[in-house]
Formats: sequence, structure tokens, C-alpha cells
Amino acid sequence: MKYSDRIKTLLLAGLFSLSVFSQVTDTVRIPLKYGAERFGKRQDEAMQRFRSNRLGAFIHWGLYAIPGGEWNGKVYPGAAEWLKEWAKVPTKDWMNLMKEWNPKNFNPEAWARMAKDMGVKYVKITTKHHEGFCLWPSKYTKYTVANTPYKKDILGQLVKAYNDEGIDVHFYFSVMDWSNPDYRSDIKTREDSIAFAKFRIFTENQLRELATRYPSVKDFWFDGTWDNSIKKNGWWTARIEKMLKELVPGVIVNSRLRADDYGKRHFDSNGNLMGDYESGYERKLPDPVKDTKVTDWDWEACMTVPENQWGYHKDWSLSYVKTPVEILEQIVHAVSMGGNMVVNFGPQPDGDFRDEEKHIASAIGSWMAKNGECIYGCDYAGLEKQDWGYFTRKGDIVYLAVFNKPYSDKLFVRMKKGSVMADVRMLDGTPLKFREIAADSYYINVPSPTPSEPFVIKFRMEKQAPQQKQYKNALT
Ligand code: 2OX
Repeated sequence: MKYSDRIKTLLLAGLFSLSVFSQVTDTVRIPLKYGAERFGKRQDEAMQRFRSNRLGAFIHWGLYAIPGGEWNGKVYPGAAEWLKEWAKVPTKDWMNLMKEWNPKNFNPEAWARMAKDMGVKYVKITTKHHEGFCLWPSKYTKYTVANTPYKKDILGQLVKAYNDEGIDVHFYFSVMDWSNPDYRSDIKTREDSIAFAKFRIFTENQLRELATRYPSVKDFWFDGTWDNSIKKNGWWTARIEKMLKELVPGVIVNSRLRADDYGKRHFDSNGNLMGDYESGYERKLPDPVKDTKVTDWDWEACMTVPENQWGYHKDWSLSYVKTPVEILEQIVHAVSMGGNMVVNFGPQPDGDFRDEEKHIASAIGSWMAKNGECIYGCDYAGLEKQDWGYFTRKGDIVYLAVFNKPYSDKLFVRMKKGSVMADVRMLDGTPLKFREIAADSYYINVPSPTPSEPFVIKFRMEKQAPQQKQYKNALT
């Protein structure tokens, strides 16, 4: 063998041995110090709990709730929590809102009951949004609840109330902080690096404070991490994740925090997910036919009720407001592709929820009480998507969540090769008629009378006994 051929063989052998370890996209072509720390999904108990929870609520609550999208008589149609930016409000003026932070109707136990009744297993709370106002009494800034007329720790009361109801609490944290003078969106001068080094320490202190004050926190969901300054500090984002994981055993961190050695985000330069789950599905969902690759990693989507309002906005007539059934469909859609779904709420400045949100929470809750079996602990079923709705699966039980009843009154199901359908029922146990109509293909009869809301059917997927071939493809 020529020398160059020997080198080629060695290289090929090297690539082959890498691919033995790798699943899916997992290859290490580019050496990274701050890339993904793992190939594939985390499988420890905390991660399994995160995954099986499946449905969560998001809470966006901060000073922005007070103006509710209006500044100096002008209503801004953009996201209410971005008002400081839309109306170019200087920090000093914005922080005057702290004098009005006194949510008279805030009742953490009522919030926890609302979440429980909605059927959510976890709640993600904005500890600090881009504005920089903290819902906990942080030692590291004056912009906190402690310096408002209300005085009390909002976050601490919520953690306790939710946990008392058995609901996990996740922390939203914006790294970008519009009120810290040391924050930089890019680092171009020596002065920028000095300021940003101070800002890194401030952020680390706040995160250590959150992790130690509230050790029952299950997840940190980072936001405001897209600026160049953070992309140039990939080493620091890796260090933050490591610090939190040392402080809180089992804690889960979203993909949005990290940047690798080259400033690549979410997926590192080798295409491997950083953090524990992908958090890029914001107000959108993967295509249920084309994007089944998302089932290779854990992910969580988050959704607003209007088009794009996270914080409280006083005028919801400015954009389309989703109906409860549309939100339910998005929840099922996410689970059918192996993801979690978080539905957002923007509480009013008085500490109560607007009527529309209360209605949505209770409508989702009553559907979940009946049909939650197809959501909690469920995953991608591995079956071909059909137009009537979505499949989910738990072990050998497959669920059909029907959102579009066909005129034929028959639900088409294509089974995996080597498996057969058995024991088809409504969730309440009522058996349904079904029959095999072609190779691996079945019809299930729509229940009669047809339920007046999206309904769920389940069946057992059994291994096929050896049998003679009944169906044959045409020769063409
Ligand atoms: C949009 C365009 C440019 C820069 C940032 C955004 N952005 C930020 N969009 N949404 C956000 C924040 N993430 C959501 C979870 C909310 O907190 C929203 O304010």
C-alpha cells in the first residue's frame, strides 16, 4: 500500500469508529472546548420527569404589566414586555414604575390552583425579563420587588405555592439586561470588555442567588442570549451551565444559553445540541410531516395566546387571539413530535389574570382532565401522520387525538410493519369497531354520536403473529 493510501485508510477507520459511538447527527469533526457535553437525550430521572410533564404554563410578569403596552398616551402594538424599547424609555423613568408595583389581588395559592386546574405539571416564571426588574429580592441590584411598596418576595411565594400543589417551577432568566449599565450587546473596545466582565460577575451572582435561595427549581430557561457579546463568551455560557448543575442536582438547562467556541448557538459547530433540550420553538412548531428529526432530541415549544404578547397588554384586539381548541391542538401537536408545550400567561398589574386567560386555562383544564392520558408521559408514536389529527404513544398504547373528523367517519391508520392493531377504545373504555383494509392499514370507526370537541381513541400495538400474506402490491 502506498503511504498516502495508508493514511486514507487510517482516516476512514477513524471516521468509522466515531460513527459507532454516534447516533443521528452526532459526530465530532471540529474539536470544541465549549460544545455539546453529550450525544443524544439525557436519560436521568429529572430529565424523564421534565419530559413526561409535557404541559407547562409560562408566566411573564414584570413592571411592563403596569403600562400594559401604553406610554405617554400612545398604545404600542408590539410585545408589551418590550415597551421600554419601543417607546425608548430611559431606565430611570422606567424604574419609576417600581413605585406603582403593589399587586393588591396577588394570591399565589389562587395562581397555583389555576395551574393545577389547567392540568399543567410545571410553571416557568420570569425571574427577570430584559427590563432588569427582579421578582425576587436580589442583593445585586436595587431594581427588585424589595424596593417597591409591595416589598415581599413574589418569586419565593410562587415557588412555595406551586410546589405545594405538586407543580414544578422553572426559572426564566434574561441574560440581556437593559438596566445594567455594564451590559453590552457587543464588545468592540477595551472599555466594553471591562464593563462586560463586571456584567458577567453580576449575572453569575444573580444566578447563584436564585439557585441557592430556591433549591427546588427544576429548570433554568435562558433568554436574551443572542447578542454578539454573549456569542463571544461561549466559555462563560458553558461555565454558567456547569455552575447551576453543581448547585442544583438534576437541574435542566435550555439550549438558548449556550454559544460554542465559534459563537454557534443551540447546536454546536458539529451539529450537536448544547444544553438539555432545544428551546428554539417560540410561537411556532415543527412540521408534523417533514420535521420528524426533532424526535432525536428533547425540545420544548412556547406559545402566546395573542399573536405576540407575553407580558400583560391592555388591548388584545390588536392581534388574533387563539381559541382554546387551537391551543389544545398545538399542545397535542408538540407531544406527537416528542416535545413539551408551554402556554403563556401575562398577569395584570393587580396580580389577577384577565378573564380571557382564566377562560383558556379552565377550558384546557377540562379537556386535559378527560384526555390528559394522551399527553402526560407520552411521546412520538413513530406512525405516519394522518389528516384527522395526531398520534401519541406510551409504551404499546397508541393514542389518536382527532381534531379533524373525516366525512367518511373512518380514521385511517398505517401501522408499522410487523405490528397489528388490537383493543380499540375511547378513553372511557367504550370499544370501537376497526378493520384491516390493506397491508398494515386500518380503518377505525368514528364513535357515534361524535363528541362535540376533539376526542381521543386508544389501541394496543401488538407484535404481528406470523401469517400468510393477504395483501399484495401491484406489479407495475
Ligand atoms: C425578537 C426579535 C429580536 C430580538 C428579540 C426578540 N424577542 C425576544 N422575541 N421574543 C423575545 C422574548 N422571548 C419570549 C419568550 C418573550 O420573553 C419575549 O419577550
